[in-house]
Amino acid sequence: MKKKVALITGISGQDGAYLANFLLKKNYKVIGTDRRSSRSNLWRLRRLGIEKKIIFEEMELSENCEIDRMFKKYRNLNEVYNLAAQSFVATSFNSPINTSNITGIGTLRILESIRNFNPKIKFYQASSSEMYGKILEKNQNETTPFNPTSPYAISKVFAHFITKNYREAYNMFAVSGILFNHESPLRGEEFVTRKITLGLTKIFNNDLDCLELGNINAKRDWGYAKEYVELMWAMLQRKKAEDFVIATGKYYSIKDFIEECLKILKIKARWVGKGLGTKLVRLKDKKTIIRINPRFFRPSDVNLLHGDASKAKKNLIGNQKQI
Ligand code: GDR
Repeated sequence: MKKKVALITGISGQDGAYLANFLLKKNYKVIGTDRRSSRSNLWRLRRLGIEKKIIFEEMELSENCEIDRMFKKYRNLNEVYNLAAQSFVATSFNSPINTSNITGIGTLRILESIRNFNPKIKFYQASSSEMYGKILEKNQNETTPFNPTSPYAISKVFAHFITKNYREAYNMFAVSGILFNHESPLRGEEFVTRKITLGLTKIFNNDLDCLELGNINAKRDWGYAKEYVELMWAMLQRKKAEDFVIATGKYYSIKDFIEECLKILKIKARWVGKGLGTKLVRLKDKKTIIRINPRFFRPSDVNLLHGDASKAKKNLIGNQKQI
């Protein structure tokens, strides 16, 4: 059988690396693109032992002509996974225009190239639970209205709807996976789970005195990235192009996450104080090991996300092994 060919934008990120690994195991030829500055950032692919199995290309999502060039060069593409984005929510408040250009309009640029060069290519868009923002329904599913609260989330809403528009207007197989937070050892260190696991490990090893965090009362529905990428692929193998929410259905606060880490490291500690004065004090030496720094608060944050993935459970989960 002829090898399928997939193009992954954002190949050097957590999801890009796991998805590439999964597709290579399925005997795909994988083309991975990244912006120029992240060339040296291939440690995840190296860690998975797949760096040499991927065809790398530079492609700036801000440059129409670079995207066109890619689709001219690889006319035999079967699937495109758009995982590239300015993906750190906090940064989007400082760089709202760049975030909109890459995360929002970048998606449209790819869809336009697909429409022009080969509308038969299947397209996956990485939509985000951040789009629900200040939530309008207790559990968020595919029909829950979006209420975004950051330039990042607003850009993702644009990308989400333009993907839907190309599906409906041009009959393209273009779908979005609305993924809730998903973590792993390959997660970037700026995201809260990695920041906490790395920070507490350093404290355990006496390499750090105190970890500073922002809003520790925020609650997230955290899943495992390695499992979630398989569902991206499963969405593109279906007969019907449809969007899916991917979530665990369970949520925890950042504080809960910290407490789980403390158990694993066998660090006994106690929360003291309130609000900005909240501190975590280690019992054995009364040292403050976590404190709040307002620098890590966002101008507006998403306080609670709680996904309802019933549609995916019914139609998608389990299928990724069989197809
Ligand atoms: P998020 O992930 O914004 O949900 O988006 P992140 O891990 O950055 O934040 C989660 C929550 O933790 C709070 N928080 C802190 N966050 C960071 N990064 N650093 C801190 O010191 C800190 N202290 C508290 C945040 O305020 C927030 O409430 C992630 C990204 O991967 C997006 O690209 C993706 O779309 C969504 O998940 C689904």
